[in-house]
Amino acid sequence: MKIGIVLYPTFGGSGVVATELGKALALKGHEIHFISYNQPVRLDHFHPNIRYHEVRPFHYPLFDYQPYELALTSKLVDVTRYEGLDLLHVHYAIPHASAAYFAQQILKTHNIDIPFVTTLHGTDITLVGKHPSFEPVITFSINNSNAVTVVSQSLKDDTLKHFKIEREIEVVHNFIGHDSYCAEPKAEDLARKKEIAPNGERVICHMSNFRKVKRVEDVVKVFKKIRDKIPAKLLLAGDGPERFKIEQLCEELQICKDVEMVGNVQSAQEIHCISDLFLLPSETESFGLAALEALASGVPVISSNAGGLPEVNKDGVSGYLSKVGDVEKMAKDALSILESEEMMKKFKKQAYDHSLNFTIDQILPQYEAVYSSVLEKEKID
Ligand code: GMT
Repeated sequence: MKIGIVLYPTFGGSGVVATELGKALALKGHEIHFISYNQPVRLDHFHPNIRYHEVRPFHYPLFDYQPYELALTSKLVDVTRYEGLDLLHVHYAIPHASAAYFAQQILKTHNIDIPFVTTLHGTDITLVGKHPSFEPVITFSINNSNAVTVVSQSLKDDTLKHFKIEREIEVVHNFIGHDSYCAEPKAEDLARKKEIAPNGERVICHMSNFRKVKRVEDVVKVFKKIRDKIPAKLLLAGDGPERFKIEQLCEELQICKDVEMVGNVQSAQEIHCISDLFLLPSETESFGLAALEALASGVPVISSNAGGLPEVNKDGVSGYLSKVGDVEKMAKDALSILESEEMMKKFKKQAYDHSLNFTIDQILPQYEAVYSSVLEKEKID
């Protein structure tokens, strides 16, 4: 199949999922056309089945806001016509689903029928999408997609709760790509760990886009409670609007010397390979890909029980779940793993084993089945 994948190119989970999916589809022989305003961060290797098409919004002084959605729509029309795409798969509803719908209508005037699949990822439903300034467009685009998938049962429930949905929605969980985990720490990983934790301290990590919804301040508070009991270091990977507040909190709690802000990292596994525990105390999380990637590297997860996190992090097995904001319990659970070598070993293995429920080999055929069914329907219609 020739598939156009529309995505955000940044470090966010929806972009990572879309890129890893496209890479895996390309390996299976499909021709993949990524369409975005920048080269996706995880698209770092040449593959003969992969193309990247850049959307360049037109700058004109009259526009206070660049009409990105129109530039994207035109690009979808252009790429579909000239590359002969069979279908479009758009990740994150805003504004990708409505742009795909508009492109589909334009292409009909060129006698081209192209179906599009929308994958809802999280805040396109739970935070931003349900806002009155987007809701009518999101409802329309969901109901008029040729197929809709969501990344967790929890997100499906939220979608049905917040929007007037008149169609089927299929759950296709997020997954770990072929090369997105650290199977065994290598000698250079161990050397890096020694630099971060020279006296054998436990290494705790968190990775996100530092938005409010991630509750990074809870990460710091939990870490402080851990460090009060055992020697430990905290790696904060990522960047975003909350960073300044987090730095201030570290100063207030006088833990700066044990906290490393490592910024955006290309490869999550470089962090996971040297970590003993991953913290994800989010306010809402449709799935929690960051947690799954940690599990896949054998790093147990202490998380909140928001949204789809219980579908990813199995309480008492791959780590522990707590109510949002319960930093006391999160710290207690973390210490119960970190303080004992035996527990550490047990949870590391269980974390890795649990992640095997979400391999690309299980998830890819589910997406392929969705594609085949929309193409089949298109033929019948
Ligand atoms: O919805 C967002 O916050 C953005 C999105 C992204 O692009 O990072 O994240 C969501 O999609 C990920 C991939 O499906 C999920 O793993 C994240 O849980 C989800 N984020 C939230 O629901 C907050």
